[in-house]
Amino acid sequence: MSLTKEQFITEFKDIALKLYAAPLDDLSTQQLYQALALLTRSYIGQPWAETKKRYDQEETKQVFYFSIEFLPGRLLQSNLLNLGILSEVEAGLNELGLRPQKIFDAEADPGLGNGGLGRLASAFMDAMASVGMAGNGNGIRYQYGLFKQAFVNGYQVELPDDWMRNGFAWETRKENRAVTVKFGGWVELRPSRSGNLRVIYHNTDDVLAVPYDVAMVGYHNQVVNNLRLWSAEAPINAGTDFTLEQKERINQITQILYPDDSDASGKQLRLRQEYFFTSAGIQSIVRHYRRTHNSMAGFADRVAIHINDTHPAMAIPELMRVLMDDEHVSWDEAWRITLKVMSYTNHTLLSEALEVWPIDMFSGMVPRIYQIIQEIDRRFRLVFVPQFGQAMIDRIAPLGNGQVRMAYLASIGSHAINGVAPIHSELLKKDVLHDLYQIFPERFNNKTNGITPRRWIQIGDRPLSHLLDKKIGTTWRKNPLALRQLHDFADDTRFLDDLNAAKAENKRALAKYIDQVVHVKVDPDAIFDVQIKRLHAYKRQLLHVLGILDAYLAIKRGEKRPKRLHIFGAKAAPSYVYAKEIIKVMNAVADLVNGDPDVSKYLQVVFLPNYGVTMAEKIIPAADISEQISTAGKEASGTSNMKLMSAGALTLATLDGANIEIKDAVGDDNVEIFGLTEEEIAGYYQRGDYHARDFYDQDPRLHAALDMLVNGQIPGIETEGRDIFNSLLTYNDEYFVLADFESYLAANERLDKLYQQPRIWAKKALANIAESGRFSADFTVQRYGREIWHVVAKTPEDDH
Ligand code: DL6
Repeated sequence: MSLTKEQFITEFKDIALKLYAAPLDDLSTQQLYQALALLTRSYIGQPWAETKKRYDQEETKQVFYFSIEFLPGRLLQSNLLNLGILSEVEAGLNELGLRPQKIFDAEADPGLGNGGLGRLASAFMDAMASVGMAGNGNGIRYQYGLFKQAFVNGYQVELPDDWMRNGFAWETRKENRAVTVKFGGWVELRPSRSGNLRVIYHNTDDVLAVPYDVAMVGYHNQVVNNLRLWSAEAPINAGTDFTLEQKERINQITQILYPDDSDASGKQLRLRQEYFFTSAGIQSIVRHYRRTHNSMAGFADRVAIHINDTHPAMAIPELMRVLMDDEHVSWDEAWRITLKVMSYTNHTLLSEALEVWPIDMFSGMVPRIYQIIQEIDRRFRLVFVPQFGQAMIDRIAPLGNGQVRMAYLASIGSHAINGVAPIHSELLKKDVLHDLYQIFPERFNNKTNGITPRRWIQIGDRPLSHLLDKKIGTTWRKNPLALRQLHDFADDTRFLDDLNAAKAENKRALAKYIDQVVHVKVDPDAIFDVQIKRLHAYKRQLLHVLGILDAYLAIKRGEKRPKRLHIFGAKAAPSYVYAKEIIKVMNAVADLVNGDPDVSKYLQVVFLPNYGVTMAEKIIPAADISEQISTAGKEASGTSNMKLMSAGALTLATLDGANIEIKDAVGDDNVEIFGLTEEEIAGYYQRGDYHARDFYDQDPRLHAALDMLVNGQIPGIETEGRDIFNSLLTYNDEYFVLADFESYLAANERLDKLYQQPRIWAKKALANIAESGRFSADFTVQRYGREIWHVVAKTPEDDH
């Protein structure tokens, strides 16, 4: 859209006055934010309605991305950017004497996800709109997002995230689109005169699912898609029949996001959430389709439903239910439609994270869905036991060991199953879903994850963005592959110096932010070494900590080193005791290092509490080193690795997840690889000959660093230090931290040396930025669109 600075100023003053009956200089920052958000929404309304109308008129095939998590980040700046009016608005605010960033910072960050999976879902929403794909999101409107993390005496404490305290400016309540979701009770199947089965529900607990729609604005293309988040309410006519307690029970369904615990079994409420948003989504899709179609025959040509991990896997039996029970489609036809419509992404190789539910709990909560799964299970066994044998089919049927096995259900009921990086997709076939791969090889494929350079570079990294515009023009903003033009300037020393200067500016800004948040004064000239991700043993923050302890000891011995600032951001699941112990140790190490003037000349450590999308926007542009050091074969893909590379950070990595593709993209010289490969680790598993203690006994540096966990040198970690020490030595180091220690240190030493040559460093940074465009989620969703969803992208401009 087009908007001049002057128009904006007039409209902004006008809306603020109407809203608050006061001139701008009387308004609080929050009020200024609300007024600006409302004005921005008013620009979105029309293209949003027109996009919907166009999809309906042209009968566009639509994608529905079902995800129990979405992490959109703040939306004001990105909506303004995508509408094409960010500069005008910022100029207008400046002219009014207001500070744009201060207003943007008044927006709450909707933490409706735990980490990578939720952020990916939101990146896809932004990307689908930006490439002109009819892509809708379907999720939950959690009243409280992921907990707010604080540190008390170095321990993680979890505080409620009341993110909607000031309302959510971007949502529209659609009461007229509410549907009813039925739980519990029992089901009677009665043959009707027409020959169809009539399904009669008795004694169900009904919940009203009310949708709140959020606009997903495409980049400069007038496309606005829909993210539909469902909220649970008591049925409207429930009236006096409902006690307050019952209403409260219903409201609870969408009250809080479950923190990502590896063990979900026994969590009634989580299962209820899963069926709630899945059923609501399916019902509303079918209802919309039926408004304009007489039968369901063509449904699969107009609708693709994607199951983002297994949480929405009940979409499969739910669609079967609606097709058979409500639309009177036969089982065979319903199954044909369902298979064609559904596709599934797996996001984890940790077998303990594959979702299963006790049959008792499941069948009591959703009896009709359970019946349908029983029938899917029966037919699956009938067809495949003769071909593949009882033992194999027992292992992978949807029902087994007294459980409903969601990954198997998702795989059996989807026409496509994908992993999120080549190594992950291969390991799914080889290991986690091997038996299913034997049966359905054609379903398996890879779709490497992607990120949104609009958010991470255009919004998050202004100094770099301006530099890029000056050097290679602005095409990269629409097509990030244009970043490859940077290769032409790899030997342009002026440009390399400019790159370093942009990084230095970002580092100064982050240093200021760190001081504000944790009151540590850091040296902006240090190497900024960043590890930002969930705290999990396999991600090996612990290896990073041991590296810091080794550096601490070396400096204490009098060694001089280039100064490094280690920056961590990580939340641990509240019930994940080991991860929380690591957090305590990390904070204690930070105190030890920062508090020792001999050491802090060369080494500083900060652990920023409450890491999330907004904080990532501040950290990433300032990073020199990106730590991607998971045990090879454990990280499905990772996406912080892609974001950090796009900011020119050098990746220090194991050959895991998407690190491998990053290495292939930038070449061996522009990435620092270390550690055991997945095959080497598999070899240890097979032979059973990994002896962590041997590494401890044989490597004096490792020995000394590990001893620090238990010898009292780090105050306050008696219990945690001992537990971690034991996990590594007594319990034989499940994640091969000790085996990779030596090569990790060697890789770090190479990086230290390299940093002494700023232009060579900058040249490598340039190579990383130049090749980061391929990881844009725009390309990822186009691959999903072509190969899985079979949809074409189109924008209004294409018609002209
Ligand atoms: O695919 C998005 C993201 C990957 O980048 C990470 O490697 C992976 O750990 C994460 N997986 C999850 C698993 N959740 N469950 N179940 O968040 O997905």
